[in-house]
Amino acid sequence: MNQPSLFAGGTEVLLDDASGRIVHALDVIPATTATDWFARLRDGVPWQADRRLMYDREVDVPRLRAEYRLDLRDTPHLLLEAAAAVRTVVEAPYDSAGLNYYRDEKDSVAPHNDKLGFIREGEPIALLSLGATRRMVIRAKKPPRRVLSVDMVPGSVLVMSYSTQLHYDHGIPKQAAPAGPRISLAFRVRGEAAYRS
Ligand SMILES: O=C(O)CCC(=O)C(=O)O
Repeated sequence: MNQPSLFAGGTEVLLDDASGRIVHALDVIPATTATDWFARLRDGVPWQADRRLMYDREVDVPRLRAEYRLDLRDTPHLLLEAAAAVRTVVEAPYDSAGLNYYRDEKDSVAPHNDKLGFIREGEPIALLSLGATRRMVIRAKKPPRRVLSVDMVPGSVLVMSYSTQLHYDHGIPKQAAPAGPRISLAFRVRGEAAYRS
């Protein structure tokens, strides 16, 4: 694994080259806030258990999900506060928050890139982590398939530039070691692509 690690003010630059930029900022919100937001989201969000087709079978998506727009009158205030915190790391007109709830070590998200048709071109994706730490694996799509791994600690924000979605997949694998619950908030700029079906 070849992982550059440039720390500056609690921000680690994991990647910064022609393929894009990925930064991991620690302690973006205080630990007490991370704990409080985790509990409020866990208990307050109408979590959805989705199913998806895998080959010819329907299977459970191995995590719970919820999706919010940030531009509505009834957008939960906590999400607006969280978006403001994320904007201190990378400024962007985030207008959507996708929430993921990993109940334990068996929950995961398979390697994927964000669907670029649903993100405004050039805008980043920012992931705020709450709850238990889980490891994200970011793998280049093309040989030599460089691999980056990031411990997504609570209160941290991982920002991936738009172009990284063309060159890398990211995922949170299941793990053997027990893990407590984790919630991630994925902030995106959908713009005119918002909720196009
Ligand atoms: O939980 C995470 O940090 C990753 C979530 C993710 O990859 C996604 O929402 O597309």
